[in-house]
Amino acid sequence: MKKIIKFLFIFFVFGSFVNIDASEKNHHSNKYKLGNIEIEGVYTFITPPTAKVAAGYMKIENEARKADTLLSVTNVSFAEKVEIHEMIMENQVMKMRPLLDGLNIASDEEVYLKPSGFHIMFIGLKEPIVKGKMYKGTLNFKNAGSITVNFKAVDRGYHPDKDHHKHH
Ligand SMILES: [Cu+2]
Repeated sequence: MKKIIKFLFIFFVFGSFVNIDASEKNHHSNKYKLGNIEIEGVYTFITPPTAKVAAGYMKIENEARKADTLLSVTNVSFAEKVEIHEMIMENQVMKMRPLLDGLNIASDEEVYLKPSGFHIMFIGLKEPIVKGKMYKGTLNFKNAGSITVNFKAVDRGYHPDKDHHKHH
């Protein structure tokens, strides 16, 4: 009897590890590679029906020997206009400002687009951002070229922490 309980216990623990692993794989499936550029954890927050703007976030890693620049995000059907924004302090107030020359990603560096930092600004939403839905956009890099990614709609407060601290 004791042996059976022990077996069940091991099975239970092992079983939950398998589950964790599976959800991590799902999480990592929202990952893209374009030459030496790696993009992962692409998401946007859900919005109330009346919202006019939304922001997109991701991690961009540049494994190339030279810097690259995210010049624009195009091909977005759910917003009228898309800009790349940075956050700056002005008179002790956080403000966002468009990066007119794009977002620089130095060689061998990771840049995080995240709340209170760099972000993709979707202006003039044509539809609300709904949980679980994917929202398409094409990222255009100066050197690496273009790639279409899916912004996954998640609840406010979501943090892609697993992506942020993992190196592979
Ligand atoms: Cu903004």
